[in-house]
Amino acid sequence: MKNELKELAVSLFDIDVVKFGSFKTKVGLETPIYIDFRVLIAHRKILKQISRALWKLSSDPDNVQQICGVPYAALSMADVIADDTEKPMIMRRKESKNHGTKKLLEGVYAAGDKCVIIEDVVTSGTSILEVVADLKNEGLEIIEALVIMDREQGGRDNLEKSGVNIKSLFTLTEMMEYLLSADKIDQSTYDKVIDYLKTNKASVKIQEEEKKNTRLTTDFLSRSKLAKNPLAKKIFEIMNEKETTLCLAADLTSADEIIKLAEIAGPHIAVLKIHVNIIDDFSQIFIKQLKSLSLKYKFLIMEDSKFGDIGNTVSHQYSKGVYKIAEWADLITVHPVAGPGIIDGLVAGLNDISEERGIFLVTEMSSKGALTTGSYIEQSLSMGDNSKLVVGHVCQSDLFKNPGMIQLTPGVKLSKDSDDLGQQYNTPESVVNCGADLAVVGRGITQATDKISAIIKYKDQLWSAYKNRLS
Ligand code: 5BU
Repeated sequence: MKNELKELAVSLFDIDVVKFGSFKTKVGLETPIYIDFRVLIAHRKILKQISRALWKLSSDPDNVQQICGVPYAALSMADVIADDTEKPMIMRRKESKNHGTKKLLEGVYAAGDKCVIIEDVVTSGTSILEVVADLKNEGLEIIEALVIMDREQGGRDNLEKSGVNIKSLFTLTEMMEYLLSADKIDQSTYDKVIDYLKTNKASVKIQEEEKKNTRLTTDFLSRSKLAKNPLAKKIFEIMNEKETTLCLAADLTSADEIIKLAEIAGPHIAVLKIHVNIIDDFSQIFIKQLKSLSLKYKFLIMEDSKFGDIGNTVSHQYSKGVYKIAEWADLITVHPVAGPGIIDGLVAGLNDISEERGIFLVTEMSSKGALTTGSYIEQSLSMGDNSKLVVGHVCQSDLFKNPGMIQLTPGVKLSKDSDDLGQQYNTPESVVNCGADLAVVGRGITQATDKISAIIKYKDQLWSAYKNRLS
């Protein structure tokens, strides 16, 4: 194999796949080596040799059911492999089509199919991880990623940390050694590239450290001291003391049923969330009962109204009307869609309230096709940074770092699932790993036949995932 690889390295050099000089990378950094496997489409013999050598790395070729090529350069290699092995090929688009089926994956496949990813170069590993996420979303099982060149810039580690096995034909250092020993490059070119690799590795390490979100590895008690909003502080204290991150979505339409559920769930939850306008028999008596349970069992009450109007209107919606939400809801949810004026309106709605209050901004929704993307998310995060009333964000991933703020994540069930109306579920462990501090569970509990067992199961799984996340 070594001789074959050396010959291949020389062929790649001869057809200008590997070039030396001074080049600028996509992000504007200087690099002494440039690798472009796209030229291989013009060199069929070498394309076949490379593809076949790559396939020899496969650890379980007979059990592979799908060959997935990553556009563009690796598509032709995946094609050769699929042709040779007569296995079907799938392709993950760079962008989803904005017409027709909006599919990201092209090909014929079924959930459970075992798949190998073919890629030309791995640098940080993010492109492969994106492909892995999309394949997994469709239920495919990833055996491994086969890669021609590992640039030794953190990609292998990142993939392995995410549970993706990777095999490469060459590392950049190996390629340099082959070319040096074949007299294709001189010692000074070799040294330049090796030096470049060393400094690059160091800067990748620094960038990785900077990217780490320490919010996820700091415990609730320490974070309670960093919270600007007194209610955020209280949520941290409750979670720490009761050892629970469970926010129960008591989405029931009878006041009595909610009270019954709160009575059994009370000792195990940090927050009880309701939608007041779905209750058939709402009354101030119900609020009194709920308040007394919240004091008895030490949980907070959240009204999930998702306020979303101009400041003047929300100030009335918050404090007036039948519900007088500001008088009893410790926490509410708010769509930032109207801009910062909505928060000013809510603050105005609290004029006659002396107790502490907090709001969660709905920065990202759990439902399929939600419009909460891109700059909407960015602007919502910045609205949160600028208001003391905001205790945190409702979102699906660790979008922010401020350890004094709380991530509330809905869409949680014991198995990854969805309902018929767009709701998408993830497991307790996966939402916690995606940054959830408080996790919202509704039907996973309200529709369970044995509710108390379900409550304890969610509470325990969430808590142990939080403990694991700390370490
Ligand atoms: P479920 O039964 O676990 O699907 O209930 C989830 C609850 O969280 C329900 O009350 C929703 O209104 C709420 N929710 C959500 O599911 N997704 C979101 O993005 C937001 C709130 Br915001």
